[in-house]
Amino acid sequence: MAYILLRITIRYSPATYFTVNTMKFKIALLTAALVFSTSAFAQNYAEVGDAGQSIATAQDTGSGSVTSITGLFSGSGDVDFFNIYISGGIFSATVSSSTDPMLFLWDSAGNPLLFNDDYFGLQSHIGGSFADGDYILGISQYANGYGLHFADSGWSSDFHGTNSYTISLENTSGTSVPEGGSTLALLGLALCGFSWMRRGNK
Ligand SMILES: [Ca+2]
Ligand SMILES: [Ca+2]
Repeated sequence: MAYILLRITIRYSPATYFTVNTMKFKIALLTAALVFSTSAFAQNYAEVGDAGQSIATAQDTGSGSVTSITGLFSGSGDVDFFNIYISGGIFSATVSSSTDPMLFLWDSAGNPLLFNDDYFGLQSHIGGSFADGDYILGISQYANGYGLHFADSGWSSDFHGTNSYTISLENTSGTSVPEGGSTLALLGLALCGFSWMRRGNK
């Protein structure tokens, strides 16, 4: 009944008809934009407290695409481990920081895959092609754990002050919910929005 009354109002008021349909169009566009932004635009994961420095205490990185991680070297010997999911081709991680960082990548069992200290000046960069799956990304300050080594060994108490960092990532997503779950939910909302808009135009 409410729907019929709404349609009557719309039929007898051209200005209202235009306003309602404009609103529907904007909602549909907004929802579609949310879907697009979730899958295509930057999504930062910020370290919560202090990420651990072992396989068991590595920090999960949320859900959906993760295109950067921000964090802090907060005390003596601080090394930060993050659980990430790599998919869809070439992975890379590039760090920008106020210190001399080092980057590591291990498989989910802690076996060494990649290491770099200085790539752009003192800043680090690692990259390569890997099978889809869970990996551990690590960052330390030179020369804490210099070189390739297993994730749960080789750390020292080297410390060069409290320093922040940003790691830019390619083809990486978080690990706490199944890949693409939030994107699919938003895609469903967008389809509902477009369906609603089309119904209103009949
Ligand atoms: Ca930290
Ligand atoms: Ca470095």
